[in-house]
Amino acid sequence: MHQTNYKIIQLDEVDSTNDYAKKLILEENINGTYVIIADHQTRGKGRMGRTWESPYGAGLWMSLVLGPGLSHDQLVLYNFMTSLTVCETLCELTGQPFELKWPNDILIRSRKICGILLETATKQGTLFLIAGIGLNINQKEFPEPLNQTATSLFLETQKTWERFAVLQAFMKNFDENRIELNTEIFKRWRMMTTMLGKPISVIHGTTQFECTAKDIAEDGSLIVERNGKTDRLYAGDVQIRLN
Ligand code: BT5
Repeated sequence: MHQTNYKIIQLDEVDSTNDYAKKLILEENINGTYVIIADHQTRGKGRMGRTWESPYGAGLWMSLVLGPGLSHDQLVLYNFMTSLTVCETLCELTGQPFELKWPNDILIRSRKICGILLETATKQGTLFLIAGIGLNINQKEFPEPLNQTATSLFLETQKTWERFAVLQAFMKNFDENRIELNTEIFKRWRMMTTMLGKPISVIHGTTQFECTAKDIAEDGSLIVERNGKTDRLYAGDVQIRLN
């Protein structure tokens, strides 16, 4: 089996593993794949300036650093492969029907168990990808308002999970998936989502509109149909609500 040699950086507390990764790329001479993992984040980040709750020891708060020298196409493939791999790993470990929501949330029973924040960094003209993964593992409850929308592996399976065992299962699958990283990823991704063909609400800044999710395009955008016209949505711009 192909096994990438990962360098693991384990931290007790950090502001954000993604921000740590960015500094690492810019300040150190790194090569190879890094996994930065923290017990606690004081400023865990979501997309578009949102906050990611990262309580001490309760989840996998981690960033993968991939590169250097990724092409734009590889970036898109890694984006989709990362969320697909988390979703497949959770299904495999628990036998439960976890599913994907574009752009890269993992849900079960309409609740979010994992969010992924993808960022890039450029150093000396070469591109790195930072894939930040927040996976809720052993939380027994969530503060309001997250208690309405979030879940953890513990809440889904009624058992406590060893965080590093979950990490190991994920990394094994990630390693396998990166051997032949091609557009087959989109086919597998589509099979693990139930949102295609369904009505969704799209929140764009202060406006909201209704449309139907049609497909995932190979540039990573979501193809939607609105009033008989097709349109493409980009992950950096919009928030999606499943109706
Ligand atoms: C995401 O953003 O879902 C991406 C989250 C990425 C977090 C990881 S942790 C390691 C790495 N380092 C970082 O600093 N970040 C990454 P978004 O789609 O914007 O979702 C954020 C929203 O999810 C928040 O506004 C809350 O509503 C909700 N949320 C916050 N914390 C949550 C949690 N622990 N579980 C479920 N939902 C949460």
